[in-house]
Amino acid sequence: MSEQAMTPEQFEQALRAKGDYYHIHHPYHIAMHNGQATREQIQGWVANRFYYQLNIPMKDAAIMANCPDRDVRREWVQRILDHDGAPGEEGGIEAWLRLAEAVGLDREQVLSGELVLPGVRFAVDAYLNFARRASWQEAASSSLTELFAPHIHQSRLDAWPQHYPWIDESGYDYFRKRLSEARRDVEHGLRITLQHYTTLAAQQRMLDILQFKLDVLWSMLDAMSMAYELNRPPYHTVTEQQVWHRGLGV
Ligand code: AHQ
Repeated sequence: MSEQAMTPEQFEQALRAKGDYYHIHHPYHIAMHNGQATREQIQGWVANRFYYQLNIPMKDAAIMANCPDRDVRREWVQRILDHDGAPGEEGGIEAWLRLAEAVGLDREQVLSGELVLPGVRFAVDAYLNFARRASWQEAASSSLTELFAPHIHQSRLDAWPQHYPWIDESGYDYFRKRLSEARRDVEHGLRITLQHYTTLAAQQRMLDILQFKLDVLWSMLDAMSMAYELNRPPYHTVTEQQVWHRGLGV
């Protein structure tokens, strides 16, 4: 097999082909899209995905801490502001808490972390810890699952209001917000990625990194399937009570 590096067009095509493994194809997501999810399954998804959202700004700050390039940092910093909120702006984390209230969750309960499943926590922590120790370029590239994110956000905006009339419409602001933010993030992430990986081995390494991130997203929904579809929440053979470790950090 030729050791010739892929052209940027071939490399981008290989990245986009990874979309086959995106969590839009996970049975849990398909059930939510098709209106087959119960109120508890939607609430469980929102409460667990909050842990992912909460960790994104720390992941992006870890990338910036490792990045010596001022021009990259001054563009990447927008991601932190998108989630934490620029001064005077709500930000994505607050918008996600509004989504939580819109699906009938208690804000303080979501903030307590008591609904976060171990499998979700471990997957998200793996992503954050990867970003802390990887090179800033590899960590930046791992955000490229967002190549497929505008489609998934739009699919929720298209399907959920008709399937789940009990969800307050204000909760959808987060998904609307991400449509343009994700596209802007992808433009920057792709520019870094297509420029940085210039050998076939490096390009294959990056495809493996993207697969790791796809595994993070897929595994989160696997944990939710166990708890909210198969009724096998953590420690279900030991107790009927919820068991979790306090707080949203380790
Ligand atoms: O809401 C999402 C978000 O803010 C981000 C940041 C980005 C990253 O840096 O890894 N990934 C991401 C994603 C968000 N939403 C997910 C969804 O299904 O709603 C998709 C996810 C992604 O595709 O990585």
